[in-house]
Amino acid sequence: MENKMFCYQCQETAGCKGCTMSGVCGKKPEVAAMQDLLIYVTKGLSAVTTALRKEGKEVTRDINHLVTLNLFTTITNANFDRQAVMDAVRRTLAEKEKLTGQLSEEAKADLPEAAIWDGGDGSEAAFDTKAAAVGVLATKDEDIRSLRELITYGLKGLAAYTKHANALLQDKEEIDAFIQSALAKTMDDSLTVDDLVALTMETGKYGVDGMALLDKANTEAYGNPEITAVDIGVRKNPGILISGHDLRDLEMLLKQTAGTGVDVYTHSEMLPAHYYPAFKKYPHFAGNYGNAWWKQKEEFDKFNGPILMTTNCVVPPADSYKDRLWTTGATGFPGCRHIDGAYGETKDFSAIIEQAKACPAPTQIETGTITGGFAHEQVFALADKVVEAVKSGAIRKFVVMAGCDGRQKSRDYYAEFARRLPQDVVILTAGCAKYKYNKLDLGDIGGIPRVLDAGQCNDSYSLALVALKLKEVFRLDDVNDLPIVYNIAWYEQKAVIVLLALLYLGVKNIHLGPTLPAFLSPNVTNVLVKNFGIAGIGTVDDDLKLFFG
Ligand code: SF4
Ligand code: SF3
Repeated sequence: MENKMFCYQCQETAGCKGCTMSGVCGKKPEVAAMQDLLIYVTKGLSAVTTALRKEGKEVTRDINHLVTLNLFTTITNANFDRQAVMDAVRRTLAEKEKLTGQLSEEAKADLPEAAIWDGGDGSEAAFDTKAAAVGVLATKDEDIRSLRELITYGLKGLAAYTKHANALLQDKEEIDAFIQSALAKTMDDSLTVDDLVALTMETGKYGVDGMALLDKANTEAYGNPEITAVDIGVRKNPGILISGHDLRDLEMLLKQTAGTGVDVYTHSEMLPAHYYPAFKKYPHFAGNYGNAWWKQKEEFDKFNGPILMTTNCVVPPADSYKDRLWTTGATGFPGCRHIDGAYGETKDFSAIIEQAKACPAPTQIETGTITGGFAHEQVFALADKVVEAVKSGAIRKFVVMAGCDGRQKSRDYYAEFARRLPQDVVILTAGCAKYKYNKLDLGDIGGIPRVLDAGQCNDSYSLALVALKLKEVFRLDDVNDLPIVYNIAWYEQKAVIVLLALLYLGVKNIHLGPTLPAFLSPNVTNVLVKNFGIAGIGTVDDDLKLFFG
């Protein structure tokens, strides 16, 4: 049977090979085609901007933001709206044409095909024809394709983090310039496997920079996360549920809901917002509702009020709540209302608030609290206690279990692994992977909880800072000599940039599960195994033995 699409960018890709008829995530072939085309024209635009920079010409912030928005739009579970993606293609073509006019004739002659393609006659049919020729499989060599995609997915994750920092008015031109030059290089046929491996590592370096920029943006705007117990029950007022990673959207929503009688609850990756001091002052910031993204169908139905998706992960909604699901930023779903808002603008959430007022309060699905807030400054404040516990042997090891959660049954491994960890092992986590074990009562070691949640997936940066701090305190030369092991769960492309960032920082022997990425060819996997000791996961029994003896 002929492929209708080809996508293998996430962990849940069909048969661990590729989605060819329709996405396991719900992405339809016609949306996949437009996303392929959006990546293609964004790479074309990036070739133009990279050439402009080489000629000493300026590339505006708006263009940088367009590139990151486009990449973010194609992340798993962000945007299912073909029309919105097509509009992005048109916008990108128009900007590219303007910028190409500023290039010298010499530079123009060197542009790749993606930079020259002008949209044909501009019709939808012309877009579809082109899309069919420029997808992932257009690169024939399996290893080159694997590395090009690894880099592209890392850049998508990096773009998402950059975008959040941008929303807080923080920009770093070097990061944008790198994203664009790396995108252009993924179309350069003169680059060898070795060149692309080097570019992969460089992507990891910028991954660290991107996460640092976002950390700076978040903490300067909202303070440093602190230990916080978050309520997971419900109150009596109607509520709005906010999901995704964008803290600026949350801030605007909290301000606009103040005094309206509507409470605000976080969902999935928005949970760590409760750890920031700046949000604690809102009495109607009620708590966290539900679990990781993949349970949303069941949980959104019960929430009863509107849900605002600020970023991935969106699951195609059930009819029972589709009219209550709103998107903003890079997210979109056909038939769901979208709230616009440009850089620096205040978004208008009044329509969502009005809808909430007419809804019943959420149905309670859980009670109790979960504790988190162990980002770098909070852990540094506890450093003496932690170091003492390591020296005395009360803490034998740390295990980093950061990353993503997902719907596959094989991920039960992580809950069981956490439950059966030796009592003197502490989990360091970030991202939505924590929902596999953050409601288990794993206790504490001398007052240090056995699950230390730093925050969102981007707060894996905090975990890296903690590791570097411990290396300094214990006067070690190598981060790999620390009593820290890595058992990371991945799903979408933000996890790819987190992984590349850790590799860049020199972390070895990372275990990645529940399956290794389908986009890693056997040869590229070998490079990662040989140079970094990357491995998959085994059974819980085997892995417990492997990690802890
Ligand atoms: Fe398949 Fe994942 Fe791509 Fe969706 S994002 S189409 S599930 S590989
Ligand atoms: Fe989760 Fe989608 Fe990756 Fe930010 S919300 S970690 S999967």
